[in-house]
Formats: sequence, C-alpha cells, structure tokens
Amino acid sequence: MSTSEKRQSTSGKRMSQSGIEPKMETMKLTEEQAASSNNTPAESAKPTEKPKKQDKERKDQKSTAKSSQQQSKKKAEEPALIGITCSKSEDLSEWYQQVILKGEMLEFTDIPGCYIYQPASYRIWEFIQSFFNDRIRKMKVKNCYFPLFITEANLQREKDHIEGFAAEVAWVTEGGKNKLEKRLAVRPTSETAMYSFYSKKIRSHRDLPLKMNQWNNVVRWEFKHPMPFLRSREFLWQEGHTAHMTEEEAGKEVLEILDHYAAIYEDLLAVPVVKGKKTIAEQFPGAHYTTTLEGFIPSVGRGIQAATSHCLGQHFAKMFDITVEDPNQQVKDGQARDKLHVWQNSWGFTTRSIGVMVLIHGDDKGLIIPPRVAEVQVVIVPVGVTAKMADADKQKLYDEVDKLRQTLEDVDIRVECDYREGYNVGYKFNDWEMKGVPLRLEFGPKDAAKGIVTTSRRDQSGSKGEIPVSDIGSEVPKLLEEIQKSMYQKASDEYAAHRKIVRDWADFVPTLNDKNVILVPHCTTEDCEDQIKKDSTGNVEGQEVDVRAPSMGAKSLCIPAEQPEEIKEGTKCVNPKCGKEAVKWVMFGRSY
Ligand code: 87F
Repeated sequence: MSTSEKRQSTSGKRMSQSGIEPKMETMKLTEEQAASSNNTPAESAKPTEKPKKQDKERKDQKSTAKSSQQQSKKKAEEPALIGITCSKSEDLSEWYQQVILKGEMLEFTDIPGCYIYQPASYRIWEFIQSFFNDRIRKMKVKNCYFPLFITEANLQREKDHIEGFAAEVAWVTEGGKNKLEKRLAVRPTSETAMYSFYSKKIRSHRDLPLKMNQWNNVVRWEFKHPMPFLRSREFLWQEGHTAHMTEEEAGKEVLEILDHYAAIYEDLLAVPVVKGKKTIAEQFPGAHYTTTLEGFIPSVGRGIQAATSHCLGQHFAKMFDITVEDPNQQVKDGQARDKLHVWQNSWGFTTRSIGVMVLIHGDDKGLIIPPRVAEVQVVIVPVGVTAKMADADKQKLYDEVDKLRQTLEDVDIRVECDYREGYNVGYKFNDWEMKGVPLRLEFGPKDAAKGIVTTSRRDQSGSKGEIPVSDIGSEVPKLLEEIQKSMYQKASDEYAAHRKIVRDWADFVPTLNDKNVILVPHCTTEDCEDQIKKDSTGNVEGQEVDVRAPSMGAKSLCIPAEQPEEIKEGTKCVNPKCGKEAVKWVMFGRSY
C-alpha cells in the first residue's frame, strides 16, 4: 500500500467515488441488509417453475437455481428477476454486487467488510496459488506460516512506517473472560513478525538468500467503504519476504516477481496491466523503491493498483539487526569481519485480483470467467427434451451427452452436464451464463442426427457455432484457448485506448473526465503530486461541473516501465504551477 492510499484511508473522510459515488452508499446499506437477511432465504427467489418429477439417477445433481439470488436485494426477491436486473453501464456498483452474489462468488456476512468466498471464487484463488507456487518454487522460495497475532512491542519495532498505518490495526484485548496483559495485533502484514525471526535465522552469508512466502489472511480495519474483493477488512494474499547479500540480487528478484504477477493477471485472468515504479509520494514508506502493476476499470475510467513488489533496501535490516559478516573482506588472524546489513524485498498479491477480473469481463448477463481459471470450463446442456419424449429416447440422449463429457474429461477439460429436470433450457442457459461458464455445448436429438454439437461462447453473446462430435476432443480445447486470448485482447485494446498522452494542463482534467488514465511529462516530486490531486477534482475553477461526473482528484499511478517516448530536454512538468523540469512520463488517473 502506498502513502497516498494510506492518507486517504486514515483521514476518516469518505473518498469521492468518481462517477459511482451515490451507488457506493447503496452498497453499504445493502451489506447491512444482507447481513440481517442472511439466514432467512426468501422463498420467492426460487425459480418460477416448480421442478417436475425428479429423475432418480440424476437427483444428486445440485440444484443450482435457488441460491444467492435469495439474499440482499429487494429486487431479487421477485421471481421474475432472477437474472442480473441492471446494466453494467448504468449502475456499475449495483451491477457488481448482483453479479458476484448471483454468480455465487461471494456472500456478505454480519461483519461489514468481511465476506464469504464461495467455492466459485475460492477456486480461482486456488488456480492463482498453484500458478504462483510453481513459479516461486523455481526461484527457491519456500512457503511457511507465521502466527496471526503480533505483539505490540514487535509491531512497534518499525515505528517509522507503522505510524501511518496505526489507525487500521485491529487488536485482541481479551482472551476468554480475562483481559490480556498485553494486547495483540491481528497481523496487517508480517514484516515485523518475520524480520525478528530473520535476524535470528540469518547468521552468515551462507544463509543468504533467504526466501520465504506465506499464503495467509490479513486484517486492516478500513473505515472507507468496503467493496467486496476490492477493499475488505480481512483479505487473502501471499506475502513474500526475502533477504539478499546484494542490492543487485534483490533488485533482480523484485522485477522477476513483478513479471510473475503480470502473468497471473494477463495469462490467467485475461486482465491487462501496466508495469511500473511508484513515485516517492505513492511508494510504501518502508521501501527503498516500489514496483507496481496498475490495472484499469473501463466502466468508470479508473486505475486500480493490482500488485506491488518492493525493494526494501537495508532499512528493515538496520531496525531488526539482520546482518552477516562480510565474506569478501580481507582480515588478519583474529580480526572480526565487518557486519553487512542484508538487502530485503517484500511482495504481495491479493484477492482483489478476483474483483478486478469480474469488473473487467462481466456483462449484463453476469460473470464471464476466463477459461484458464474457470472451475467449469464447459457446460453441456441437453436440448430438445420434451415431456412427450419416450424414456428410452431421453436415456439415449443422456448417454450420448455423457460420452461427450467423457471425451472432454479425457483431454482434461473441466465439464459439467446439466441434467436438471423441471428447468427449461432458457433458464439453464441464463443460469450458466450468470455463473460465467466460458463455453456452452448444446446437444439434442437434431444435433445427434447431424453428428454435431452446437457451441455458444460466453464472451460472444448470441453467436453460435458447430463442432463435429468426432472432433470435440481437439476442437473444444482450441476454442477455450481462443476465448482466453480474445478476452485478454478485448480488455487490452480497451485499456490501450484509454491511456492517453497529455502534454498540456488544459487537457488534463477533461481527458480524465472522458474515463481515461493519462500519461503526462512530470517532475515526479511529492509536492507537485499533491497540487495535481487538488487541482484535478471535477470542480476546477472555470470548468463546468456535472454532478454525475467524476470529481475525485487524480494521483500518480506509476512511472511506466515502458515510456511512450523520451522526455526531451527542457520539457516542463505538466503542472503549470510546478515549473520544474519533467523527468519521466508518469501515468496519472482517478483510482480505486
Ligand atoms: C496496515 C496496517 C499496518 C500496509 C498496513 O505491500 C501496517 C501496514 O505495513 C503496512 N497496510 N502496509 C504495507 C505493506 C507492505 C508490504 N507487505 C508485504 C506489501 C506486500 C507484502
């Protein structure tokens, strides 16, 4: 987390929500309503059609129809409104909430800011874990676990940086009926817990590099509006902490990790990101420098920090006395070697990524899950099953569907067959679309006669295709890869189209208001950024103010690693009040 994020979250002031402001209020209310209605599912939210006679063989099939629609929103209680009832472009906040609830990704609890990650979202987290574990194992990073609680004394050892975060630390003050003698912090991050251990563990240069990672939960008692996945009081993440002999070695790892994070976003979640470095104003105060991935939510034109990888320098090593003897020093007999402080890194990736994925890909029908992280990649829906159909014919069709399933499972495709009785095909289509399954195969007596299956891509509403039954083992995996690629491409084109180069201050706010992030020549100093934040709110003097238009000030998101062009000598900082020379193209934007 960066300094300015910190400032926003500890100020106690509600941050302006850039165009979706009024809806965030709704989200808060809804969370509370949701909490109170959590155990009383509304009967009326069940499907409009009553299931007919249950098919004995298939009755173990989960009835996925009654579900999260039961909770939270008044509208959802009306039987006719089982699907997503508002459009993404009209009300992003309401849309997001419906999509994650009805898509069974997440549930509210009676604690604001703490959520239930249902299997659908947790499975995505598991895909991320397994992808990242494979990568970091190759770097010889070892997984481990440290306690959830941190003593106050330990937390305070690194006073400088903890001070800014103090307002967000949650404390345990009682155990059973007894008041604790010394309160315990619930970990907000594990630097202090891990580095006291590192100082014991690292005795010699032979103990380096030390590379440890934890998959855990952390708590940050935010007072800003919680938003499922994006900003919650408890969240899941991995935090990697490493110690190295040299700055060079540490620096190399920082970038390697950033590449792995980018691969999670781009190759798994099909979400484009921009790699860069934080400015001093925005970097983690405990860091030597912070590298970052910046995402973009097109519907609101706002940036979102996607992951950070910090080089901590020797700052923590000095606080925690993490030293080794200089192995290269020439010493005379009996002479003690100089102590060298180690170089440290820390890097974190959180469940926020799942929310970013939902916001970017979802549409008015619900979730769209990229195939590589979809628990169900293909759903086969038997079609053309009528009440008049003879049992034997139905059985024959189902047997053929089962063969299709088997063929796909043999090539490692994750498949589900929807044999549910009593739900019409339209209902089933909507249901799986809402859950974001990337590919639907329809198979009925007519398809069987033609020897084909009908395909329907979730990412291309309305367009259908055909695959010969004999080819599904080779064609379906190809089609899934195509879906994965085109989801990324679409999102990437959209991000690229909304990253605008701005050279003149006069274009700064209007370009932001057009739902863009911008690349500007900038001096990279902190004071200038503060000034820009103030001057880039919607209500700039002389500028027309639309009450529905974004009003939040812009902050620097990153100094992109890939600069659009060289900064020519003599180029001034974009901020006319600054007057300094520009040193880099800096990406500014309104952000989450
Ligand atoms: C909230 C309360 C207390 C962020 C906090 O980015 C302390 C902190 O140290 C805190 N919020 N941070 C910064 C976390 C830095 C760093 N830790 C490891 C990461 C990645 C993983």
